Amino acid sequence: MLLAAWACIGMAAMGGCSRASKTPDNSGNATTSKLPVEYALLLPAPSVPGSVERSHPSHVIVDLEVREVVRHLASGVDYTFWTFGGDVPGLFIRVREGDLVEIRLHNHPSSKLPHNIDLHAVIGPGGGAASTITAPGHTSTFSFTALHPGLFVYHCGTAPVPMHVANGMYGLIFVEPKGGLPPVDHEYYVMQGEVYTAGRFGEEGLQAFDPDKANDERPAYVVFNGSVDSITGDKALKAKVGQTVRIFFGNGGPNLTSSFHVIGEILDEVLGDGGSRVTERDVQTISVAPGSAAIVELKVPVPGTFVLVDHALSRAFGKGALGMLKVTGPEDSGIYSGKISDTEYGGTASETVAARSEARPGSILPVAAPEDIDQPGVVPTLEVRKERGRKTYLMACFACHQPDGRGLPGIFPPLAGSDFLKADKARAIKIPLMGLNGPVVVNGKPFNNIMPPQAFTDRQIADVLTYVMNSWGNDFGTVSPDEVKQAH
Ligand code: HEC
Ligand SMILES: [Cu+2]
Repeated sequence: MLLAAWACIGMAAMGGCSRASKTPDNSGNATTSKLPVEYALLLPAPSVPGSVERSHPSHVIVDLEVREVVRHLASGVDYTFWTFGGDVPGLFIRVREGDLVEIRLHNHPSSKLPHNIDLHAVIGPGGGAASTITAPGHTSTFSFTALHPGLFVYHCGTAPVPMHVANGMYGLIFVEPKGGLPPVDHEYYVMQGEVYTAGRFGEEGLQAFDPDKANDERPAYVVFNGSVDSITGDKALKAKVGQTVRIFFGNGGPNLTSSFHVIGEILDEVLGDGGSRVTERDVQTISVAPGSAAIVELKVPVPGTFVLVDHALSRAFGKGALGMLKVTGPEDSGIYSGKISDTEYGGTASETVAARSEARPGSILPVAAPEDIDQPGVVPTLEVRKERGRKTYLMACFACHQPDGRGLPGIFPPLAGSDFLKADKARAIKIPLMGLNGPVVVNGKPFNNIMPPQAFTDRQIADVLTYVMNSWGNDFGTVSPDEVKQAH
């Protein structure tokens, strides 16, 4: 406070102390701009201060207090964090492009160490670090003009820098572009960082910093917003179906690049690397370097819990880099059906896929090959008819009755060796034509399911039945196109 008093005396001669008395921590920074003065609203994650609702630059005063505090890191685990504003990440700062930003860095008297601040939004030595090295119980002030819009990381730049950053000294400053960003329903602040505890992940008690692990870039924890459970459960980010969500995502590091991903979502727009314009659309995972940030926007059309992760997944599921976005509202089964069924599986899917591609190489819709069309006056042999029938079988029937004709127990009856098929040819012809439902017994086993009618020509039905009745050991006779015609 001694410095401030001196400055006040010095400035009194210039009429500068009247404002200082209104702003008790004014340390005498000579920001004599003509701009309207206002104080920045600073908020802890996951909150974000509202957009800057003005069309002119202002002189914005940012009062940021450094505190060294013991905070919760994980269940039963505490850690001595060094913070900008008492929170990890540091308080979110939001200004407007062109603003004159006055940073007042107050280092609480209870701190043990000096700290400073490097804001990536600053153009000037150390991003401000050179002007803000601040002993405990002191305040440093400097100002800069926010020349570039975008989302920028700020962090402590006091040696050893990796230690100050790993201990929680990072945050985000958003320099809103002059025109602002399009309105959204929710804005959230999420920032990733590593914690290098002496104990392994989950080891209880107050944990010490491990400089060797930090040097080796082997954090015990990688977390969002300063602890493993900061945005999970009741503290999850929230939205309603149909709403738009903007996440200001930063990576404090100090060492690991984040592969930020929202499980079950696609990012509609990404303003990458902290920039102020859309760099990508329809994105699954973004890379956010330590000391960088990105703005992501997503719409949530269906309800559920969407999990935010670093997709370097050991960090998400073994070190804490996991958060949640809980979306409530009506289901939309057209977009996401939920689980439709759980059926027995005999293990023939890959044969099925192979059979399918054999049946229709390179095309989606089956096209009749020349040999599939009967030439007038030529009676096809049984082999030709079976081959044509096999192709039809592999287009439709196999999906239920399986490529080997053995069906699926309790669901799709077998055609191979079927006493039901063998017993009544007239009835068998009607099944593909009209479909079949209700209880039937095949080889002593009951089935009560639905087979839809199969949309094939009479000749195709004749051939597929002929194939089925003469395959897998079946020897049940043949079916002619005329017989199918009469069955209609
Ligand atoms: C969507 C699944 C499905 C498809 C595709 C399908 N079936 Fe079926 N099929 C069934 C079901 C289910 C039953 C038993 C219906 C019941 O329980 O009443 C059945 C029964 C049968 C039966 C009588 C029971 C038996 O095992 O002998 C025959 C014959 C048959 N299907 C032939 C065919 C032929 C030929 C095709 C292709 C043209 C075909 N099915 C396509 C589901 C299917
Ligand atoms: Cu520091």
